Amino acid sequence: VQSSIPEPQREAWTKFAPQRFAKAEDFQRDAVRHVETSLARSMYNCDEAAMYAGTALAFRDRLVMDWNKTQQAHTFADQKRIYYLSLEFLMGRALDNAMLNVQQKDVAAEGLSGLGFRMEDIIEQEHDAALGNGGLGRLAACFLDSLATLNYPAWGYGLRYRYGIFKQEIVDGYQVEVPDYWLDFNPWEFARHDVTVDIQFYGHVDKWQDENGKTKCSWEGGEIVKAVAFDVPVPGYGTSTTNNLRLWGSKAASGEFDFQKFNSGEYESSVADQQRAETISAVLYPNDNLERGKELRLKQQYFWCAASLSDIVRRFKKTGRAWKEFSSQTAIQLNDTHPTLAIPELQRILIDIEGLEWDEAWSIVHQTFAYTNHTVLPEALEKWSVGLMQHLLPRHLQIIYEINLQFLQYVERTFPKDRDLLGRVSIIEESNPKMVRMAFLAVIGSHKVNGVAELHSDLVKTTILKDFVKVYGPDKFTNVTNGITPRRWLHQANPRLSALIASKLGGYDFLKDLTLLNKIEAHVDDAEFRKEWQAIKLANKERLARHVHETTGITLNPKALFDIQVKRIHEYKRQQLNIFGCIHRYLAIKAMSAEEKKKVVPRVTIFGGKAAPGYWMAKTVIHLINKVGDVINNDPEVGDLLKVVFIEDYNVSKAEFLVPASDISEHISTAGTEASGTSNMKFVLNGGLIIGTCDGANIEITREIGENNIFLFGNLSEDVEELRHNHVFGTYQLNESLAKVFDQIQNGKFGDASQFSALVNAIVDHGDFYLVSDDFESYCQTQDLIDESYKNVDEWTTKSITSVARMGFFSSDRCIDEYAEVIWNIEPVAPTKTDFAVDLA
Ligand code: KOT
Repeated sequence: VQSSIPEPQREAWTKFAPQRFAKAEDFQRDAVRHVETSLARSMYNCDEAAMYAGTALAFRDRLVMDWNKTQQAHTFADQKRIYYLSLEFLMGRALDNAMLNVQQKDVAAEGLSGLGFRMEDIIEQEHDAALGNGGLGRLAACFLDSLATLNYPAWGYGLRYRYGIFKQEIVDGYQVEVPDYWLDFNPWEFARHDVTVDIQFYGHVDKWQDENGKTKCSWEGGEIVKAVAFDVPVPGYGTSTTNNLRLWGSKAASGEFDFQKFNSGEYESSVADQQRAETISAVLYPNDNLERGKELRLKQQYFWCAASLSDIVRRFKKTGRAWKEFSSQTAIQLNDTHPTLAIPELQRILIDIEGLEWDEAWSIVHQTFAYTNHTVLPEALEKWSVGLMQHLLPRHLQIIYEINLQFLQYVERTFPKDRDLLGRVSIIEESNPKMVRMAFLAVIGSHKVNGVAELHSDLVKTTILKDFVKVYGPDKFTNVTNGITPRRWLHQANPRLSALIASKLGGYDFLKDLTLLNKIEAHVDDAEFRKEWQAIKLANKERLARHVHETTGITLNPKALFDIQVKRIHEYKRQQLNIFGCIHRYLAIKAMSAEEKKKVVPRVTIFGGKAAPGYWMAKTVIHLINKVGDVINNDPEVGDLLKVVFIEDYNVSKAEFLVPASDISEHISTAGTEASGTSNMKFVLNGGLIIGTCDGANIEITREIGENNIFLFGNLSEDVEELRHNHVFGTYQLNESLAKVFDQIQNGKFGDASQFSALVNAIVDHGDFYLVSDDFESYCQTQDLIDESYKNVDEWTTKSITSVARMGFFSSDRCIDEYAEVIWNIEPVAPTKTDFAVDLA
C-alpha cells in the first residue's frame, strides 16, 4: 500500500501546497473560500463571527503546513525532546497570536478591510481557551510560546476539558458562576481519532513467578476508558517551528455506548457508562492554590499521565533505541505535583510491561523527570488517601510503597542516628487516614526540583523540603525565576508601545532577545519619545475607560491614576487590604475641605479576578468590593477623585487590554506566600509601576529595575512567623485607621454588615493570618507616596521608561533557556526553511 506521494509526483504536490500570503488578495481568496465552502455561508450571510471563522481557517492552513514540517524535522533530527506535563494551559485567544507569530497581521488587516471588516472586531469574536485557573496555567502557555520560538523539540500534554474555568457574572454584587462551554466552534484543534490509548482504573494485582522463578506483577480487571488525542498547533514567533500541544479527551472504551447492553435492553445503563467515561475530561477544577482530594480529580490526573506516557514511550520505541537511552532522548517536566503519577506509571511500564529490572527502570525514571514547585501554601500541597489510591490504582500504590521502602532504607543507612527523619521524609504520612504525599514522591522520582523565584526557591529549601536538602544535598534543588512571553504581553497587547520601541531600536529583534530593551534607556531624555510614551499610556487608559463605560455605565477620567489589581481572589493575595485602603481613602476625602480636595490626585481602583466557587471568604471580598464601589461611585462629594470598579470575568483576553492601561498595579501578598507572580512582570513591561510587598518575583523585579522605580512596603517574610505569634497571644494592637474602616463596614455603610463580618473577624478575632493589620499603615503611606510621585509627570515618565528598559530578564525565553541547559539538557532543532519563516534581520 502507498503511504506517501511517489518521488516524481512530489513536484505537483508542492505546487499546490498552501503558501505564505504575499498580498492582501491572497488572504482574501482563502478567507472567502473558507466562508463559502467550510462554513457554507455566502456574502449575504457573513457576519463578524463567520468572518472570524474564515480568517482563522485561512491562518490555520498556514500553521498546519509549518506544523507538519516541524514534526517531520523533529522525527528526522531524532534529538532529545522535552515534554511539558500540565493540567492547565491558559492559552487565551489564538488568532491574533497566530497572525503576529507568522508576521502576517498587517496583510490580513488590509484584506479584512477590503471585505468591509475591522481587524479588532474580528479578533473579538474568538472565545478564550481558558483551560486553567491563573498563573500556573498561563505560565505553561508562555512556556509553549517560548519553546516554539526558540526551536526546541517540545510537546505540551494536557487535558481537553469540555468546560474551562467558569465564566463569572456579578449579580447584585455577588459572583455567579456560569459554565464555559468553549468547544462550539474551535478551529484550533485537530481530533486524532486514530491516536487513542486505553486507560485502566480499579481492578487488582496478580502476582506470579515466571519461568526463571522471578516474581512478576500485573494489573488486572477493573474498567477501561479511552483517551483520544486532540492536537493544537503552537507557532513560534518568526520561525517555522510549530510545536504540538496534545490534549486528551475521555471516551467510553466501547465507543458510543455498549451495544451488548443496549441490545439486551439496558439502554439507560449503557448511556450512563458512556457519560461516566466522558466525565473524566468534562471540567477543570476551579481551585487555585488549593487541593481538595476529590476522586474525580485523581482520575483526571492518572488518565492524563497514563495517556501521555503511553504516547511518549510509543514515540521512543519507534526509534529502535535501547531503554538505557530513554532519559537521554526524553525529558519530562512536571508542572507542580499534579502529574506526579507519571513517576510510578513509567516505573510500572518499564518493569511490568517491558520486563526491566527494578533498579535499571528506576534509574531511567529518575533521570527523566524534573519537578517544578509553585507554592508553599499547605492547603495547596497534594495528598491522597492510601485507601483511595489502593481502590483506584492498586498497582501504583504497590510501586509507591516500594519506592518509599528503598528510599527510607537509603535514608536510614545515611543518617542512622536520626530516627525522626524517616517519619518526616516518608512518602506515606502516618495520619488517620494515611496519606500519600505527592510532593515527596515528585522529589524522590526527579533529578531536579525547582522553585519559580529566588525567595520561593529558598523557602522551598528551608521549609517544606528542608529534610530532602539534608538527604540529597543542595544541588538537586534549583531556582528558575518565572518569565512571560513578550510576544503576547508586549507586541500583541500593546502594539503601539512595541512599535515605538522598535522605532528606536531599528526593528523588532527585541521580541526575540528582550535584553535589547536596555537600549531604550539611552532615549529616556528624548522629548518626542517621552511624549509618544505618555500618549500611548493615555490611549490605553481611554480604551479601558470605554470598556468600563460600556459594561458598567461608570464614567472614568482617563487622566486619573489607574490602579489595577487583577488576579485570582485569595486571602493571601490580599485584595481585602486594597479594598480597606479604598475605604480609608474615601473617608479621608469625605473629611476634606474644598481646598484640600483640589490637591488630591484622582484615582481609579480597578479589581478583577475569580473566586473558587467554594471559597466563601474570597466571595465575600468580591461582594465587599462591589458594594464599596456602589457607595463611592455614587457619592457626589467624591466625584472624580475616587472610583472603584470590579471588572467581570477577568481572563487572558481582558488582561491584554487591562495590563497596558495601568499606572500602578498591586502585588501585595503577605511576604512569603506568593511563589512568584507573573502579572507583576506584565504590568512593568507595559510601562506601569508597581506597589508591592517583598515577595515572590517582586524582589527580583526590584533588583533589575532599581528600588527607586518600585513602591515596596510591608513586613518581610522572615518576620511573618513572629508577627503571627503576636496576634495569637494578643500582644498587638489593631491598626487605628483600619479600625475606623471596620467601623464603617460594621455600621452598615456598605450594606448589611453581617455579610462582611467573617472578613472583619478574620482580622480582629481570628489571628489575622495574612497580617493585613500589620501592613495596613505602611500600605496607606506608600499609596500617598505614589500620589506625590504621580503629580510629577516627568519623574513618573522617567521611572516608567527606565523600568521597561530593564525588564529583559523576565522573558520566558530566558526562563526556557535556563530549563533547557540546567534541567533538561536539550538543544534546539534548526527549523526548516519554509515560505513562512521570515528572517528578522
Ligand atoms: C496549586 C494547586 C492547584 C492549582 C494551582 C496551584 C498553584 C498556582 N500553585 N501555584 N500557583 C501559582 O503559580 C504561578 C506560576 O509559577 C506563580 O507565579 C504563583 O505565585 C503561584 O501562586
